Amino acid sequence: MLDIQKIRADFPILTQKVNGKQLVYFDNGATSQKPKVVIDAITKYYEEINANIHRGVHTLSQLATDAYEVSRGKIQNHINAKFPYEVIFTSGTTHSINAIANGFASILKVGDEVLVSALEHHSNIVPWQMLCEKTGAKLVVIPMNDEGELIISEFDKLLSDKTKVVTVNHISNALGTLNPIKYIIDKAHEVGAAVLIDGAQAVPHLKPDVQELDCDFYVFSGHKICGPTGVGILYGKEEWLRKLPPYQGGGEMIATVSFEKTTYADLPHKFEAGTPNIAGGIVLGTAIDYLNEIGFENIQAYEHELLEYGTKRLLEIEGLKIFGTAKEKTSVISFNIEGIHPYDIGTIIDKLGIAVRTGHHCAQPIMDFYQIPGTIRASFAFYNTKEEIDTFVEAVKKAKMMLS
Ligand code: 7TS
Repeated sequence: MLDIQKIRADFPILTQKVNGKQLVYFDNGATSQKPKVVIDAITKYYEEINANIHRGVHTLSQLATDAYEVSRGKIQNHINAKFPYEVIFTSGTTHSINAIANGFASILKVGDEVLVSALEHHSNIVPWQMLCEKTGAKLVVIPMNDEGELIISEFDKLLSDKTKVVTVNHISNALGTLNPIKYIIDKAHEVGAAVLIDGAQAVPHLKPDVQELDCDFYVFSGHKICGPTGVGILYGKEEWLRKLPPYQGGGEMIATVSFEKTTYADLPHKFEAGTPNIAGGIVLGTAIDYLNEIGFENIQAYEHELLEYGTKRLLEIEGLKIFGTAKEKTSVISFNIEGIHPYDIGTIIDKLGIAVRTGHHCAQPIMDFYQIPGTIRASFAFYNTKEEIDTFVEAVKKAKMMLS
């Protein structure tokens, strides 16, 4: 069992008052809050070892390089990648997906198909659309049902030898649906397609095992797992990372450069052009250590309790409808109240100190499916409490009264 009060004391921001009220932070789907160990590790890096990496012989550069590579190793262990060089530092999920979609421009041709799910965040739709425009390949959508689950029998039918890439999120940011990715990966491999899993919303809740999943790519952002913004991960199987061309050219990603010809550096540097977010990369390791100390099994069990409690309490409100009622889902509750715009509820409850996201959640196709402009989304983390849910439910009730 988790000692939530002890955990909450690790997060300085949680004691803040917002608009004169105690902050209730339920926008964890957008970004997580940061524990003191992470904030301190950023300061420590800049105070003690700040230097550019992989290039200097001087001591600070060596120390910074070592810390960066130690962090890569921690991430490798965390996701169970086979080799450290299969773990590429990027600026976040969006960067990671763009790097891969761009790489496939040299592989796809007219008539090929990219299968994308109806549940994706825009950052796992638009880069593939751009790729299809460039190559003449076709974007094909795996449909969803009213519960917010992918219709797997349709996925089975859409797969063919034309399918070259399948890209699906592990967990939907707008609805919280946990997708059956192991099944999707295995089926896609039967037709020889590569599979990218967008793990942005999964890594705060579970520990992915990329070898067991056997996915070709797994991507996520540091800022959703208690790390800083501006750093993320692109895991790729060695054979794919060797096959795909680099995304960006520049320093650090080369072996030799002349005006006649440039040869590329080995992995992981081939995909890490330019000076990276060094502090971010190092501190992402600190954030992962912190989460592993709490334990993902504990996190999952507790967040499930919050999900059940929050769902039950919100459904007390007349006219409230939850979008995303999948059998397998994580601690995200997306909802609307009949006759009221989500933005209006969000604005009123912000005055009461409550942070939720309102709108389309960068998943407009999901909103189109339900024919709604957006939802109010409460996304819980392991440092949230049932008391906060009570405060939130009372605030929503109050907003509803004011607006109806
Ligand atoms: N994929 C998913 C599933 C996401 O939830 C997000 C961000 C991204 C990709 C993009 O991540 P980034 O770090 O590169 O921006 N999702 C959200 C959200 O739900 N609210 O704000 C950002």
